[in-house]
Amino acid sequence: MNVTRQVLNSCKVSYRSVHIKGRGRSCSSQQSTRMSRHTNSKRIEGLNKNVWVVFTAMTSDPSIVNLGQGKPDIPPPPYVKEALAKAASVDALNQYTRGFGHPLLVKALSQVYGKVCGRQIDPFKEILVTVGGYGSLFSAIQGLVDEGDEVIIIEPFFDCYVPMVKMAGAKPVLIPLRVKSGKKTLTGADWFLDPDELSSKFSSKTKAIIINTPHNPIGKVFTREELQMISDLCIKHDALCISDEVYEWLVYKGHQHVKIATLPGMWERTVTIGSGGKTFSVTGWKLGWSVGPEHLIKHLQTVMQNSLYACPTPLQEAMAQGLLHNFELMGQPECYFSSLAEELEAKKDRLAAILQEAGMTPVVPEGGYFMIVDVSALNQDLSHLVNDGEASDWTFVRWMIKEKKLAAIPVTAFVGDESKKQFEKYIRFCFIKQDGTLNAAENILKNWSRI
Ligand code: IK2
Repeated sequence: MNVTRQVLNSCKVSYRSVHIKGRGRSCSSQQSTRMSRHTNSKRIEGLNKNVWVVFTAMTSDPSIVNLGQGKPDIPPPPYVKEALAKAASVDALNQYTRGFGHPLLVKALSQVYGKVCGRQIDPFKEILVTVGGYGSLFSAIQGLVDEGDEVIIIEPFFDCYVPMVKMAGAKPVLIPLRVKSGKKTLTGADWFLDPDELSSKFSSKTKAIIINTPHNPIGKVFTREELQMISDLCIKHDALCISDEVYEWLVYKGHQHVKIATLPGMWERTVTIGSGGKTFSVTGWKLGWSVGPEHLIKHLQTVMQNSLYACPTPLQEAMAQGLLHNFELMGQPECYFSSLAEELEAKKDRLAAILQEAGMTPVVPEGGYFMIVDVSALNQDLSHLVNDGEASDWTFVRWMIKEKKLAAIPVTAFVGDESKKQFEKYIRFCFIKQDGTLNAAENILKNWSRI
């Protein structure tokens, strides 16, 4: 019996008893009291729409060529899979491990990040292992952001930032990346933060800014100068920085990933977030981490111990093996941290060429594994399909999946209402795909008007 029916049935009984005994609350008020027990908590009000839920359901048909979600279909490095199988064969590694991170993994992370950041990182006090980068974002926001605080978020943003900030009772303050106008071809570098506009977003209520570099979905890699400008504002306003760097290793020729935590005065106010799923192309492992000073990480650890407590032990053991293996190889061509970006460089160029050939205008990324593309030149008239209030990129992508069997993600899923008009001509493709998948996409795009 469904919940509504149960409530209505119990209400019938109460209604009779009200009449017989002539006392008690009326049926409708009793019913609404009971129904109200079944409503959502205020903190999740209005947060039920999720782009991944919608598009995962729409792309379950295997005949669809899926360049939507950031899900590699290239094989992960064999040694991480072997390490996982080996870990699962050890009895002790099938039991709980240390809640804030399996000792071998936090030690491996402290070695890798110690080298990258040029400082000693305490594996037990300055690192937290979480369920994916998502878990780190959640722990950081829950652990550091309060009701009434403001958190600055750059548009487009990875979609969960806004709901997570709202769940913490704080206010997201959005600022869009602006694009240089009048250019024929665009790259990630053509998208920028206006320094005055950014400065105007900081106030006495600003608790933190969330940044993402390399950027999903634009593929921008923030330069040292841009990060310095953000740092200066953080220091001036005593704000924290949550730096989402899940694509930290995926940087293309001519670009360099700079960690904002390494800029002067920033270590003590920054939580840097990484993802094992993105690092080793094993997104299904859902392991991530936060790295930062003890006085911040301890609050994230409090969230972890009172929510999920620990991450799966065999996965952490295997992730540690993968990191240690590559730590030894750092600086050499076979190190996965750099070889994956080399492999993807060619896929990026190929996808840009395919999209251009099909009459679309891609924004060539400097990092990450996504490419946004302006589809307006296709002049696809979908006015008959537009749902009330739906941005046109959502209509376009729904139509493309259904009619062309090609999946992408609408870019307005990553912006607030006020910026929808600026971004609705773009859709996002993912290119961490086997050549066979890219061939299939090319085939669809080449035959666009015939299919
Ligand atoms: N932060 C960013 C910027 C991410 O892109 C992701 C993963 N997103 O992948 C889905 C997509 O955009 O298609 C995360 C955080 C979360 O990382 P994890 O998968 O480790 O939880």
